Amino acid sequence: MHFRSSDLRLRLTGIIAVSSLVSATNIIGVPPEKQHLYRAEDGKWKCLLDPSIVLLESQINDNFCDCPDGSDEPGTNACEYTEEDPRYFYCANEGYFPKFIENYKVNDGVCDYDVCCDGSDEYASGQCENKCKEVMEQYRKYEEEKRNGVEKALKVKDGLLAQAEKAKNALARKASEVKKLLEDEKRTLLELSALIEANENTESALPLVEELSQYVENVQEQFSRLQSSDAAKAKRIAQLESMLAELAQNYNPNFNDASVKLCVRLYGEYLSNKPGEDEQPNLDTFKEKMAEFYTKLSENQPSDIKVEPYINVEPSFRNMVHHYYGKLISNFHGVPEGTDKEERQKERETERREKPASRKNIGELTQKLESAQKKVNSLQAELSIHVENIQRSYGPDDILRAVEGQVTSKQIGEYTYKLGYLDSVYQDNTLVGRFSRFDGKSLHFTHGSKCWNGPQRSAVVEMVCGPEPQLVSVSEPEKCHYKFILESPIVCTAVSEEELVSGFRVDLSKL
Ligand code: MAN
Repeated sequence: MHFRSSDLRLRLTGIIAVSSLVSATNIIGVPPEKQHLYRAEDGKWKCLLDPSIVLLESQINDNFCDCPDGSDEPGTNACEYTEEDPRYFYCANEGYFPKFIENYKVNDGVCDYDVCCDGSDEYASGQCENKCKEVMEQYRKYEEEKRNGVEKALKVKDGLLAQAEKAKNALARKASEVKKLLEDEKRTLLELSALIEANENTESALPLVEELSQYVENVQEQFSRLQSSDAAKAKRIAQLESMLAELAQNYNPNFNDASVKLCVRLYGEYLSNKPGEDEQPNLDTFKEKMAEFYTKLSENQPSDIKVEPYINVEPSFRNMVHHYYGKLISNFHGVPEGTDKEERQKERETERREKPASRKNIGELTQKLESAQKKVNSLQAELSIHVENIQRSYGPDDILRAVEGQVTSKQIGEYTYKLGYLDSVYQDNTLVGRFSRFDGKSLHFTHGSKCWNGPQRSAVVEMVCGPEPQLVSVSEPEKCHYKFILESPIVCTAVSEEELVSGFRVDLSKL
């Protein structure tokens, strides 16, 4: 089965001498590393992808397509070139870089110096002299300019990277400061809550203390009364004793009055049986009991009632107990009755005034608590903004942080375009889109203003390496979907020779 090229641009059948195309060492159109595939054995050669088809060595490059894969015609355009099945011819381009040209351009009468600077694509006519030296000169110039440009742009990029790192570090510092403030404020909040609770407990403990106070006052009164009646009795006894002493000392024993004698005798017995001062009942036992009672009360007070020294919350439970205990004890140290009563009255009034003061403190504490809560909320909001920002994608090495907030604008055609890197794109005053993402090469903007009878505007800003940010072009591939080319150092990378060669365009006019 034979395959014939449909490309009729060149008909060389009669021109090409078969013997010149086939050589044991060099098959035209084949790169050196593939030459070995064309070595014939006993004058026979097999199609590369279909070895069942065996050809004569002379059928290679005979300008007749014998192999279905076209491998027998690397140096002609006999086998058809299609997008799905492309075929290439190798140009050695000595002194420049080897390249491949589509086979339909081989021997078509045109010197394709942009690919084959050695003119080998027109080997049949030999009409294209070798221009590789000139092309190489052009390339070297281009290479130097390009490398210098990229080097300069990379320096700018380094600056941007340093700026981005600085911005991120500053943000991280800010976030940790806010975090610390937040923790402190949360602690204050907890302390205030605990204080308020303790105050409330103290207040709830007050009725019990009041009850105790009333009881103690009652006991005090009873004791006072007892003391007074004791004193009156003692006075009367002393009177009687002095009367009897008088009688015992001055009666006339010669009168033989039996009643007087009995009275004097019994008085003598009374004196000898009279208890000494020491044996008088004293109140110390009672005081000791009260002290014990006080200690127990102090120990058993609710554990969460704590009064911080710097906050004036009075009376505390402890203070109240201490106060009443002190008052009770002082009563047993002989404070005159009148004074004591007046003082007690005064103290009671003071106590009444103190209670609303405690409530006032709770009010103040609650206000402090509310303001601490507000601070916590706002610090929390601030912290989440910083954290969200730190976690946000700013491209490789966070480089977009360096251009955040910057705008690049240019008049192109009838409109002025304004590009805010992480913000928005405007066409005059029309919103083209808001920043949505960065894919490492292009910035994407979406949800712009709606087109009349069309979609919402959007844009893709493709970045190419350049030392300065500069809008190069804008197009509208689809209605209201814009494509920008932006030169920027952001996407610059060191260029390889391969990239330089593929990016180089020969200036044919200078050859
Ligand atoms: C304006 C501009 C154009 C756009 C049309 C759509 O003229 O925004 O870019 O194509 O509106 O109506």
